Amino acid sequence: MKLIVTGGAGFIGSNFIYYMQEHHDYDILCMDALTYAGNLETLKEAEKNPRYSFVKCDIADRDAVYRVFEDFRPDVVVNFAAESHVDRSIEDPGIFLQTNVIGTQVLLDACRKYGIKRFHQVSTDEVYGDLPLDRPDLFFTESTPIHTSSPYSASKASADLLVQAYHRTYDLPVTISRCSNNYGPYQFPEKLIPLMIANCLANKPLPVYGQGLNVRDWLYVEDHCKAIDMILQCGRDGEIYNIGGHNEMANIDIVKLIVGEIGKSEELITYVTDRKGHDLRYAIDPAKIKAELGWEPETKFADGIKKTIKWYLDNKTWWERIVSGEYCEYYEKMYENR
Ligand code: NAD
Ligand code: TDX
Repeated sequence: MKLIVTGGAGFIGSNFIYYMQEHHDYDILCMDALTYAGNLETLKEAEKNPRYSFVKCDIADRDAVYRVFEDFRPDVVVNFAAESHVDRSIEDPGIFLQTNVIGTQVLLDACRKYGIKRFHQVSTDEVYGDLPLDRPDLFFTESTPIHTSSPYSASKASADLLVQAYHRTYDLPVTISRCSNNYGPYQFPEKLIPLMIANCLANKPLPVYGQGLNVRDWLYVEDHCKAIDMILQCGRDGEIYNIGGHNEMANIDIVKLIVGEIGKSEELITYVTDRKGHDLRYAIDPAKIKAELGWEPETKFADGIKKTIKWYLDNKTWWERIVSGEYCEYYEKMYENR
């Protein structure tokens, strides 16, 4: 089996490469443009496997993508490559359309041209918009209408529609998964959990948007990887699978938990101006993937968050290098005067 993992130098893609190396004997090619979010340091253990290779390639560069497909001839393509940070999409939407929409289209065209057994699109629960805070009985199912809020979620939803169109029109074998918020090792410190861990360790203010009451549904990254693997093995062509573990938490509770685990003072918590268009609550109904594929999350949040904090403590060099240079400029721009 020959597998292309796009965006494999990012957070979930790299965890997926490690997961697949552990559970299968595939030829894996990581295709990544190495944007600010991609880091080859993350893959140094994966490189030791002789069946692993890497190519630096922008998924929106048609000629380059076709060359990779021509040489490697993949059976399966899993598309993680994306601009993934909502706040950045609010500042500058253009690159989100270029990578998330055009890039996906180029990959779909390459799959048609060279023939594949499966194209899997890694999507997000954000395509469904948000749920009200006062209706805990409501959840996103696969038939919840698309209703996007941010340029990021609009670009991901557009990509999903293209994937479905290529299935319907050209009979391309595709699947789509829509997962809730992930946490775990190798997550870029612009996202809530690693940002709070890094700031806590540096005794820096912990910027909580609004009142911190927005709710996210957290899943340990390895459980997401396992779900995608199960979809590749047994998922039905043309289907969408929601992935989530019924683990909803308000942002402020996550931040307080991290402060407590690290042993710092809650005085570090600083309430800042809210995100524009901030989605209130995400909550996945995972009944379909559970019933059809038997998937269930294995890591409880209480254990996963401890493992994650320990990972950031044990791997300071990985993230300390990142939270310098370009990241400092980003941080100043995003958080000063807020
Ligand atoms: P990430 O930002 O950590 O990694 C993205 C990777 O894609 C990076 O390695 C980057 O270099 C690469 N990339 C960006 N533009 C590219 C391009 N034009 N060509 C090739 N490579 C490019 O993101 P992540 O958090 O690992 O998310 C991976 C995927 O999962 C995304 O599609 C995201 O929408 C989706 N997702 C993420 C979450 C989450 O909580 N992080 C939840 C649900 C879905
Ligand atoms: O500094 C912060 N302070 C804060 O209060 C940051 C970075 C975030 N937040 C809040 C905003 C959200 O309510 O925390 C929550 C989580 O924020 P992010 O980590 O930016 O994630 P989110 O916007 O929920 O999107 C994530 O989940 C779905 C991923 O980044 C997406 O790629 C994925 O599709």
